[in-house]
Amino acid sequence: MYRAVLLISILAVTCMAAAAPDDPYFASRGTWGQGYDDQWALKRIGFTAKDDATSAWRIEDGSSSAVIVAVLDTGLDYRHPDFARRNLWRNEHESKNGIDDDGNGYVDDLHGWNFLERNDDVADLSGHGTFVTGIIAARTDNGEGIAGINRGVKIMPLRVLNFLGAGHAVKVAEAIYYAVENGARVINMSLGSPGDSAAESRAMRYAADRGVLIVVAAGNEGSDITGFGPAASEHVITVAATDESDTRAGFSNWGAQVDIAAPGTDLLSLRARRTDFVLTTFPHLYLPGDAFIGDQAKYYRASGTSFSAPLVAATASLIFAKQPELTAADVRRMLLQSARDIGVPGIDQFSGYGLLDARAALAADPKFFLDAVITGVAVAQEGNRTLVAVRGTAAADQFRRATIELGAGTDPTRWQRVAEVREVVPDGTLARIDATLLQSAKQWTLRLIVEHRGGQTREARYLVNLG
Ligand SMILES: [Ca+2]
Ligand SMILES: [Ca+2]
Ligand SMILES: [Ca+2]
Ligand SMILES: [Ca+2]
Repeated sequence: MYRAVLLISILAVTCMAAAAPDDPYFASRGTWGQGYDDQWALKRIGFTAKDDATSAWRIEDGSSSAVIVAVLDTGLDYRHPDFARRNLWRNEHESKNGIDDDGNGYVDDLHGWNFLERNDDVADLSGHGTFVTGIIAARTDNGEGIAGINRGVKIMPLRVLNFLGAGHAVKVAEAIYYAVENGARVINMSLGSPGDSAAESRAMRYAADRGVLIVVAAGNEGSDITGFGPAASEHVITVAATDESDTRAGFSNWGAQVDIAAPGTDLLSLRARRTDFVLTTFPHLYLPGDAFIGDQAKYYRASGTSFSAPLVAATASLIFAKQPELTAADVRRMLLQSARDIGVPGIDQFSGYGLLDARAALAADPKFFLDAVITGVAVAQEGNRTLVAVRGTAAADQFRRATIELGAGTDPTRWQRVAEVREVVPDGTLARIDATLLQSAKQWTLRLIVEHRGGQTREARYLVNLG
C-alpha cells in the first residue's frame, strides 16, 4: 500500500514537471497588477499549455524544421539569457574575416545585417526589435522568463531602424531583398509610415513572387491606412491590434487593407539591455522604468500593432515548419480564412477576417477560401426602372451560392431576401435590386451571405444611406 501511494505521488510530481512550457511568466498572472495572465496574448490565439488537448503547439511547435524568419527592425540583443543562440540565423557560407566569402555583397554577414551603418553589428539600441523577436523566438521550456512561439525558428535580424525606431524605405527595400536572397520564408515588418515608396513596393512584390510571406503591423496612429506603405500593400498580411476583450485597440490603425487582428495590448517580452522604448512608441504613456519586469529588468511590457504582427509571423512560421511545401499564398489563406470573426459580422476594416486562431490556422485546408465583400452600391436606370447595383465579391474554392438580404436601419433584426448569386463574382456586380424596395426607410443594411459547398458561410454587411 505504502509503496503504491509513494509511486502515485512520484507520478504526480513527474506530471507536474512535464507541464510545458515551464517558463515562469507563462504560468503567472497579475505580475504588474493586471487582471489577466502575463502571457495572455499567446494563450488568446491558441498557444496554451502543451498538456491542453487544444493547444496549437500540439500540432506544431517549430521543431519539425527550422524556418528562417527575418525581423526587419531595430536589431536584436541575442545575448539575452532567454534567447538561445541556436535560434539565431547563421550564414553558413560566411566567416568573420573581413571578406565577403559568399559574394552576396555583404562582408561578414554572419548573423544578419545592419543596413543603417552597413556592417554586421545588429545590436539593439532601442529594444523594439528584441521585443518583437522575443514573441516569436524567446527560449521556451528553459525554466526562465517567457515562452516564445516557435522553438525551432532561425531569426535573421536585419537592422533597418535606428534607436528611435525611425528608418528609410530604401533601407527597408534592401533588407527585403536580402531576406529573400538568404532564405527567409517569413518577414516581419513592425514598421511603416504614411506615404508609399516605389522601391519598397517593388521589393514587396519581389518577395511575394519568390514565395516569401511578409507580415506588417498596421501602425498605431488610430487612423485609416489607405495610402500607407507598406501596411496598405496588397502583397502583405496587414495586422491590426485587439485588446484583452478581443475588441479593437484604440491606437490601432484600420482600413480596407487590414487583413487580420491579433492581441496588441500589454504584451510581455524580452528587454534588450539598457533600453526603454515606450518613450519612442507611446511618449504620453511613458514613465521611466515603468515597463520593466522581473529581476534585473530582463523583461518588458508594451502595447502596439508592432507586437500583433509577430504573433501572426510566428504562426506563419509554424505552418511552414509543418508543411514546408506550402506556398506563401497558401499560408496567407490558412491564416486569414481560419481567423475568428469579431466585431461587425464578416470581414471588417478594424479586424479584417478576424482574430488570429493559431490552432485553426495550423489545421486549415490550404486551398479553402470563402470570401464575402460588399464594396459599394450604385444607382442605375434600366428603361423606366431604377435599380441599385450591389458591387463586391462572392467567391469560394467550392462555391455553392450567395444571397443578398435587406434590412431596415443600421442593425436589422428582420431581413428580406432580395437577390441570389448563382456564380462566383470575383470583384464586380453581385446583383441589381429594384430601388422601390428601399423607399420605406432612409437607412438600410445590405447583407451578403456566401455559402461554401462544405456548409460554411461568410457574410458581409454594407450600410446604405439615402440622404
Ligand atoms: Ca556575405
Ligand atoms: Ca567573411
Ligand atoms: Ca523562456
Ligand atoms: Ca468581423
